[in-house]
Amino acid sequence: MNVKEKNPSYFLIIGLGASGISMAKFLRSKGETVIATDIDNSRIDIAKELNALGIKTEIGFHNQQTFNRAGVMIPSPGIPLSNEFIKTALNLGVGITGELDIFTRYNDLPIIAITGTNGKTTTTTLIGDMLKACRMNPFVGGNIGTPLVDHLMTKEKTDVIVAEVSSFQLDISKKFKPDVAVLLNISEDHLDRYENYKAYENSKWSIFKNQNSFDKAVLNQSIKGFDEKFSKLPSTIFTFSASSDTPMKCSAKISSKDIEITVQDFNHRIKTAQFKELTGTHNKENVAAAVLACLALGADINDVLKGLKTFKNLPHRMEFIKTIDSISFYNDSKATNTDAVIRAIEYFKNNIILILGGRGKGTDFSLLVNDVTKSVKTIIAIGESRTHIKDTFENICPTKEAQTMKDAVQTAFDLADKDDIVLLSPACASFDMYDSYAHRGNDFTTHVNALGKK
Ligand code: UMA
Repeated sequence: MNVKEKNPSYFLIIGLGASGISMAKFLRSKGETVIATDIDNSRIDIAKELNALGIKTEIGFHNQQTFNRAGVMIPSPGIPLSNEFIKTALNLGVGITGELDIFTRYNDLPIIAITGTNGKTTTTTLIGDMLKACRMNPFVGGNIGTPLVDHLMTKEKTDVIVAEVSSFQLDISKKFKPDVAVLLNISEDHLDRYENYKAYENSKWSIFKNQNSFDKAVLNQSIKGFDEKFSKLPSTIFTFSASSDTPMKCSAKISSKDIEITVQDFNHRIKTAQFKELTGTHNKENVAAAVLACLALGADINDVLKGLKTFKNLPHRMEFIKTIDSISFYNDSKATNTDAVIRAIEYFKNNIILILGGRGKGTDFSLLVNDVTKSVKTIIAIGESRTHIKDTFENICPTKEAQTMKDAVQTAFDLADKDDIVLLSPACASFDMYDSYAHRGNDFTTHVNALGKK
């Protein structure tokens, strides 16, 4: 939608988290009339800051009339479109848009956009590091934490945008058109937000929907439905795969020892032993996708690999914390869906004491049954989903409930034997107990560091 064409009376920013605050400030800086609303009373301080910029705010409540009279609503990505205020206004013909389309309207730099259920942040960060090693100056933002419109408000000289993009952001985008779009993988997640899994899959594939033959699509060939979907894309296709042959002209074939990159007539083998920080097959996929995305943008492979060599694993992703009495503790708090937990279990293979739980997202925990049966000694269930977890697993694996992270860590330590792995890999969102997955991971780490010897 062309927001100017609608000549909105005002933009209504819904939600004043990171995304809404930036959007309100940006649109106001463009001279637009902006109203911002958040149901949370604690947003009052940020509201005062926005008021000083000439933005009217409604804090601690939502007012249906304010929604109905808006020209265009801009909901924060965390707010579902099934929200009653939004639904009612949509039915009255009020427009809706999001960060991706507003950004598209003002941005004139090339964009590499990355989506997928898992690995988005690692791949986005890797691409940023690789492009820096190519002496480029990327802006790295989006779902990773720094809203894209922040870039439009800085004076920093940038030559490329590297955008982590979520399905929530894609859902309300009509115009977003990345020059290079990366789809890493799709597995069950956010089923509390989508009608069904198909709707979630479609949301992820929509990252390619505005691409044309000048654009590049970097795709995991192992994604279910790949053959049917990719043949319809107009873009130049770059594929990577750890499980099937990649007959494409531009591809990355992943084996246990190396990643073989082929781009037209050019061929290069990357020895995986050189990136010790990035463990497991899923990280090799992330590396393959990042390398292909940079090559698709025209980068030189030798420079790209310099960026890879200096990459450090990000916190909260299979992050080693410490070993006490030969028991090793790992923080994988970023594993907020079952597929991410399966990857972690498969990496450690056995002797795992698994801390699982938090706020479910329509999560089907039975997807973990095979891996738990093979590799997990005990499950410690935490958070809102702990009863659901106990019901799912108690007949196949000893399952204990813990009220707090402190209890969970202590119980895991008490039960662990020499050479066991205590793994926080929750398969759930953190918001029942914490502000974010990082807050949860930090709490786990604090309690691990507070443990004495047995
Ligand atoms: N709110 C309302 N009304 C409601 C519900 C919520 O006003 O009915 C308010 C809340 O009180 C709160 C605000 O909305 O103040 C929260 O909005 P938000 O959840 O969109 O949070 P932001 O801080 O704006 O963060 C969002 C992304 N969050 C989500 O998609 C859930 C962040 O991704 C992103 O980094 C940030 O914008 C900047 O772009 C986080 C995430 O969890 C990391 N993403 C999901 C994921 O990766 O799986 C998709």
